[in-house]
Amino acid sequence: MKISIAIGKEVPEKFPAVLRGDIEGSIKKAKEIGYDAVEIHVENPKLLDVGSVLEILKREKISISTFGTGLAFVKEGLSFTHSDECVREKAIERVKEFIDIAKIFNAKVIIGSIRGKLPEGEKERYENYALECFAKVLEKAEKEEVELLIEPINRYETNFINTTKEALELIEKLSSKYLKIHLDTFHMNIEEENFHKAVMLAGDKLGHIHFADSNRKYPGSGHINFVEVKNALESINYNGVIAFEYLPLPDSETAAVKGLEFVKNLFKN
Ligand code: LER
Ligand code: MN
Repeated sequence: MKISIAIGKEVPEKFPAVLRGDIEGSIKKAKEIGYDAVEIHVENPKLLDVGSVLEILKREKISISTFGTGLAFVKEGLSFTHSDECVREKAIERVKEFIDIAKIFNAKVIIGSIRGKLPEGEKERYENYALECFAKVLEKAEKEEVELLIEPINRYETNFINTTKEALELIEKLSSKYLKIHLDTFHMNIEEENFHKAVMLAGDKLGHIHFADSNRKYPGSGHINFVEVKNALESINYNGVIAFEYLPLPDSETAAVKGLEFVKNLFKN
């Protein structure tokens, strides 16, 4: 199983990127600790120096699994459900830019909080706005052969796609093999009946998974039953990446080291 770690350039304190700051420095650090890949979180792919990132990946023999797009929502308010069409267009353009960069690095693109929220009383209209945005970015994803990942997120962050079932319904509506489900154990712990059922339901549509414990700290520091998660992943023959996306507590390095230790041990048994 390939293990990846979320790294962010300039991220808010409460954002779940484990390693922070200079991207090249975090890639080096991830390799040094023993990770196979990194998941990059930036609000705009233009903030990355493609040449220097390619060079460091080659030198360190590590890859990029995924690009997170959530910071474009958190920092710039871009979303697929914004009331202003111009902002929705900007969100589409931004995701397309992420698709371009993901193609260069043979990575996938996460659609997490950038999908936005649905205003009460007008859910259908805003869901249709989102479906139009999804269709436009999927057209590009199909052309470039880059996979997009829809991540169910817990009810305290959005009211639009909280569960695996809802993500599957969206995938069904959009009918593209370039849209896959991306689970996150932190959100699953809040929204799903249990981990096993959710993973089984996702089945071969599961394209990515985030590991974080119930307290959004490193796996092993809360009360999630990761043995159940591991068994479920093995039952569906999941061969994708496990990406660590959690808070850098008590500090980035300890969180990165302890999470990896716990998960390597989990998959040994
Ligand atoms: C993003 O992957 C995620 O899980 C969100 O909760 C970030 O706010
Ligand atoms: Mn996540």
